[in-house]
Amino acid sequence: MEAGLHDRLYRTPSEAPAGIVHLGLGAFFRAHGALYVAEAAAEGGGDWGIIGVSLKSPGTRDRLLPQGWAYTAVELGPDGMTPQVVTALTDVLVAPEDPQAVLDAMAAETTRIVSLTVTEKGYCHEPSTGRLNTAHPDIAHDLAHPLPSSAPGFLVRALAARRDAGLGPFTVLCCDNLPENGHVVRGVVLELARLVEPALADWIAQHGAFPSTMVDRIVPATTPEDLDRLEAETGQRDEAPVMHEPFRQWVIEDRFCTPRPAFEAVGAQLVADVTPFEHMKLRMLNGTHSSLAYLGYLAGHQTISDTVADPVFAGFVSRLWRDEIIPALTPPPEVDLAAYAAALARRYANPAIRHRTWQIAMDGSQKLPQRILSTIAESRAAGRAVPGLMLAVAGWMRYASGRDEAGQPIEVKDPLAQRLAALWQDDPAATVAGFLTLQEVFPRQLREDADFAGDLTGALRTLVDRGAREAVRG
Ligand code: CS2
Repeated sequence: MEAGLHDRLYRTPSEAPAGIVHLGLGAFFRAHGALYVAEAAAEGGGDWGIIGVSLKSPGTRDRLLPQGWAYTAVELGPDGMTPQVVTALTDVLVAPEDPQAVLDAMAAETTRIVSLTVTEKGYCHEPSTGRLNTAHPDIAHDLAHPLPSSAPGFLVRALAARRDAGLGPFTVLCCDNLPENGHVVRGVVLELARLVEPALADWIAQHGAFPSTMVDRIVPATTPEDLDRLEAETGQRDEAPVMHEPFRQWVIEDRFCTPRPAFEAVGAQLVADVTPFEHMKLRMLNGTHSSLAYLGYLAGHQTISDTVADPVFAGFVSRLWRDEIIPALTPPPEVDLAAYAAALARRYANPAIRHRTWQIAMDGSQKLPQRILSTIAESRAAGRAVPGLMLAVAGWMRYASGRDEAGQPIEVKDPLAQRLAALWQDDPAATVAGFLTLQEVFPRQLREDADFAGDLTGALRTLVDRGAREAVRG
């Protein structure tokens, strides 16, 4: 540890024994779940320290280690920044360096909850169906080796270790943007466990708990400039701060098989069924985020706030909410969806949050089904046209081609990137036909709908002929 840094910068690190192991120690969890946990422990007590686990790279651990695992969460509001020191982490592990240490932490008697933010692709499932992708290289590895590499692999092997030690399971708390996320992770865990040992799957099914949650806070990737700005503001250097908007929301199904922090004391909503909240958030927030990301990027906009500062895009996103997404939703109890949309518009416009369109555009093949295609499929079945969302899908296809409207290369980050780029053709009908072979992305209902292919071809033609900015004008 660098001499004195921790003392100068931070209060004492958390002394609480870790009741939680968190897989996927990205900026989002450090700016969302970790704060709820720390506040809930302060309000309601309990041993709720967090052991963070990076499943891939050591970068976060290396930056946090000299700081005694403490970091600053910086709220970026209209009146400037509000930094807050977070001391919720008690340790950070890097799975590829020592997978056994991760399994030991998960299997420890003191561990009650394993929470996850491993992004959509981290579940190794097929996005269009939610089923485990048994051909995934990490799953193939985890079936062949007792020391896992994937999130489902760690969950299954750690649950097995607990059963063998005579302990009960931990609660698995999924915090990723998937519909019915607890249901999805339960499904992949049970499928994998059944392939490892059928009796283990039965034990998990009988004793385990996988509550679904809806998580929300806009947390752009931290940049080198953020570190400098924070240092200028506080006079202290933090190598691993996280930057976030003021808003936050966490809706959690109250179905734990273990004790849990007093989340309800710090503003989380504990409910019996999270589904209507998840659909609202995934389609209204994430669905428009992705739409603005692809079309905004193609129109030359760097961030979401830049995109919605362009009146053409502000009008486009309002129409998406009012005419296309809200009509397909059942509002959660006591929620006014028009007011929710108006609040989203204000959040997007926050100029202090520099959330890059390029960042949100990442992993489109994993995101589109639950964010956009579900609304399209339901609307078509109900006979409602959704031209804006069709344009968004066309925007994704054009973006995934790897060339922007000026012919410049785009750095496309997506597990299917190579396949997607190869699908692009000069003829829009041929491009659409190629994309519609992607079973893992498009649900069967859309793949087999000739009218859908025709409408999507029309949207793509408009996008190519007129350019993204003119096309969204409507
Ligand atoms: C974004 C989300 O990167 C993305 O795909 O849509 O990270 C979004 O900012 C959060 O889900 C907001 O809660």
